[in-house]
This record gives sequence, C-alpha cells and structure tokens, in this order.
Amino acid sequence: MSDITLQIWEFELVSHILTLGYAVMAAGLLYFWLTIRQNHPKFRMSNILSVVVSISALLLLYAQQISWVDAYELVNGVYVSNGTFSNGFRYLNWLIDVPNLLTQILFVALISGKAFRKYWYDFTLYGMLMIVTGYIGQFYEPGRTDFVAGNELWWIVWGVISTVFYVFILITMTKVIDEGAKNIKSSKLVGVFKFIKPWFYITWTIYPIAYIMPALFGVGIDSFVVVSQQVLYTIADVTSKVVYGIMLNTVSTFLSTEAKFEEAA
Ligand code: RET
Repeated sequence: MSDITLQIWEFELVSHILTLGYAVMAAGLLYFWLTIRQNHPKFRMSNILSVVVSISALLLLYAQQISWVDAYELVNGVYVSNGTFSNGFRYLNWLIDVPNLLTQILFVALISGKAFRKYWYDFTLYGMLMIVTGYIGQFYEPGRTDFVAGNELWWIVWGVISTVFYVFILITMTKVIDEGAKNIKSSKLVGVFKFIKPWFYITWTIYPIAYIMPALFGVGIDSFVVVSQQVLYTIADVTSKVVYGIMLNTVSTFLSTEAKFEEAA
C-alpha cells in the first residue's frame, strides 16, 4: 500500500488500538491461566486453548504494531507510507487461532466421543480452508502497491470461496451450540451459553467486513480504509477471542461449581 498519507491522528489511532489489542491479549492470557483450576478437569482444555490463542495473538499484534510504526514516516506534518504494512501476518495467526477457538467450545458443550471428533474435524478443515483462500485473496486487494487492473476480480473470487467455508463454520457452530444447550439445560448459566451464538455470528462477521472495506469505500485504498481495517480487526480480535473465552470460562466454572467440584488443593 504505497502513496498513502495519514493525518497524525489517524496514524496515532491505529498505533494506540494495536497497543490496546496486545495489552488485552496479555490480560486475557493471565486471566485464562489463573482461573484454570476453578474448572473441573474436563473443562480445562478450553482454558488451555484460550491461553494458546491469547499468546499467539499477543505476539502477532505486537509485531503488527512494530511494522505499522516502521511503515510510516512523518513528513511535513503528515505520515507517509513506504508500502510495507500488510495484513498477511494476521491470516497466518488465524490459522492457529481459528481451529483452537472453534474446538474449545466442544469441551464446555460437553460433546465427547465420536461426535467430538466429527465436529473437531469439520471445524479444523473449514477453518483452514476459509483462511488459506482468504489469504490468497488479500494479495489481490485493490490499493496494494503491486495491484494491477483485473486483480479485483480475483480478490472477489477468493473472498467468495472463503465465504462458502465460513458459512459451513456457522452451520456447524449453530449445531454445536444447540446440542450444548441441551446438554447443560439444567444449569443456571445456559442463557449465557446460548448467547454465544449471536455473539459468534456478529464478532466473526467483522473479519469479512474488514476484508471488503476497499469495495465499500471507493475502489482504491485510502486512509479511511487502512485505518478502519485496523480498528475493525482489533475489535474483532478482542471480542472473538477474549470476550468469547471469558463467556466460556464463566459457564464452565459455574458448571463445575454446580457439579460440586472443589478446586484441587
Ligand atoms: C476472510 C476472507 C473473506 C471472506 C471471509 C473471511 C473470514 C474470516 C474470518 C476470520 C476469523 C478470524 C478469527 C480469528 C481469531 O483469531 C478470511 C476475511 C468469510 C471469519 C476469529
């Protein structure tokens, strides 16, 4: 993305929000780690996966922040880009986080045995394919330094293919939450568990919205697209990883208490 100039406030907003992002991941990491023993052993893998997700996002957002600062230079009161900032690293981070986020709910939903393996396989397969196809697509994003006419077609085609896998994920997640709600229906917190469904739909859909920002706001990438993409990705990261993890942890801790599980001494 070359030829982009940002106002000082735009540059700072992104810098601040990326910093907020990795600070939240650090806080989440500690929270998921320190609360693990409040859970019955059968739920602990959900915490462990939240810890893995937080640490990988912490490192990624830290790297994004450094790369953001390196990519811009203050010239005559505006920030000028040297074209080296991209979102490619994020996609590779999602390769780790997406399968983990999808798998962790299976533990809290009390899904086990053959059904667990089937859901795990579907989640991992659809998750990986959604990300890899989206990753290919972002190389054709309008506004990149190496953009050539016609690339927008490939950007759309790969985006649509990725969306097909995303729809499969949504369908599978809906089944998992409905099944989980039945399994824990006697718990007082079943309402919180059910609320994960709309929460998941909304927070995960922020990612494809960020992907199509260049199409929503003009053909080329302008400063609004660059800034809003980073803001959207950070909101999505915090809500789909940390807030989602807190919801799952709250439910599993409550289920553990309801089952009279006492923290191991
Ligand atoms: C892409 C490409 C365009 C089409 C769609 C996409 C969906 C991305 C999603 C990403 C979720 C990421 C998460 C990361 C957590 O670490 C790849 C942007 C549908 C849903 C939850």
